[in-house]
Amino acid sequence: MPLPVAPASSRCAPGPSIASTIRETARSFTDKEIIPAAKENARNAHFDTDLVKKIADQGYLGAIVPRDYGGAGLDYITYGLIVEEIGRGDSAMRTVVSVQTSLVCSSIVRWGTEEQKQRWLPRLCSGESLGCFGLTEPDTGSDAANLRTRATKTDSGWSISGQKMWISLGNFSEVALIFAQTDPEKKHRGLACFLVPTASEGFSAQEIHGKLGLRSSDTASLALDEVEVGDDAMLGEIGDGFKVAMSALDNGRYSVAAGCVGICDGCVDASVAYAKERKQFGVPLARFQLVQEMIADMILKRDASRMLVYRAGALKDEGKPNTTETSVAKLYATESAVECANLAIQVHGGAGYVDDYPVERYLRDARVTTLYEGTSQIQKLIIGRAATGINAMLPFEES
Ligand code: COS
Repeated sequence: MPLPVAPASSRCAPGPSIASTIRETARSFTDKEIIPAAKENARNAHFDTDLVKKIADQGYLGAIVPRDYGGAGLDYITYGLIVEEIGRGDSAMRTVVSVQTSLVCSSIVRWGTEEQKQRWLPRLCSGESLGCFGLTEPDTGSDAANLRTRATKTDSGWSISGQKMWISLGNFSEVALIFAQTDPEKKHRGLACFLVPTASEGFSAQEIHGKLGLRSSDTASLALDEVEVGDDAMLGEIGDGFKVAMSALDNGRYSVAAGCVGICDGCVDASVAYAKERKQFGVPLARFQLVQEMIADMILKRDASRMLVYRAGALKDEGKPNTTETSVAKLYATESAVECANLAIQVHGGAGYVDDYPVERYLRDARVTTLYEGTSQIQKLIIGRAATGINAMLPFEES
């Protein structure tokens, strides 16, 4: 059953009973379509485009995009519930939703011209096109203002050259958000963001192999060699690029956090089921206090993560500042997902070390979430700066 669309052109909360129906629908869709495919897709490192199409048909790729542009116009809390369920099933598919919806579509909704919105959003919401987010570079991760990709003004627009790294969906995208420096002297105020069609001459993508987790997610390195785009490809104004990136990450981090609640939830479900079924010393594992302690610890982390995600989502829905609360949710939920997955393997013993059960995949997939969209250390620095008013991220002086 595809998403019901909200009754207004902008985002709105569908009300508790509809939100819970949307969650139940996402849960059964995940159980029926995503979970049965997850193990084989991970084993074969297969990016399942048929499954991506089914996710798109559910309306999940444009859940928070206004209806006028092909989305469902839902609020952030309801969107978070959908992402949590998909994250419980397969973080590789959750990554598709997070990148497409939170990083790409949200940026176009917030910063795009009417023409850019009409051109790209309906295609992205329907899944006809995928989009990717080209911020990170081989030499630039946490220090996002320090990009080497250059955009040079031409008579008819811009010429962009540079490289991007760890780009989810990069091999399958029709459009890439490319962040580039227009004037190095201006530092972060010289950055601009461009909507670059990946079919442009000089644009190439290469698959990255050998990942610990998210094996069925597509990850690329991108190369841009004097890629020409028109002035109308710029998202926002010259110098807005850093703000486009940071506002996108406010959304992306929320989505990652919601997906990690799903991982924690999956760890609880798998561990409870296994602890009741598996016997040692003549009794189910669940009879042992130390096993119950591990399950209780997972439930604590899942529920606390969920509440932090709800808090960030509520602030977003109210249109209030939420960067710090989003970082708190992202930090806690991602670290919790790693800890829950580790505990879930412990409950499963040797059985948890192979892919007959989902818990080894949960651990491998959770591990990247404390790295991408801002490491846990970056989240702590954002939280610490907000609390103290002191910036501990200032560039180091040359000695
Ligand atoms: N939304 C909109 N604008 C924002 C913003 C936000 N959430 N956060 C900051 N800005 C704006 C500020 O208002 C400021 O604007 P002015 O130039 O007009 O003053 C500008 O951006 C710079 O802000 P700030 O000084 O806070 O930026 P910092 O250089 O201190 O940011 C960190 C440093 C580490 C926080 C930033 O570089 C970061 O998040 N790095 C991690 C990047 C990352 O997650 N990479 C992984 C990508 S994987 S997809």
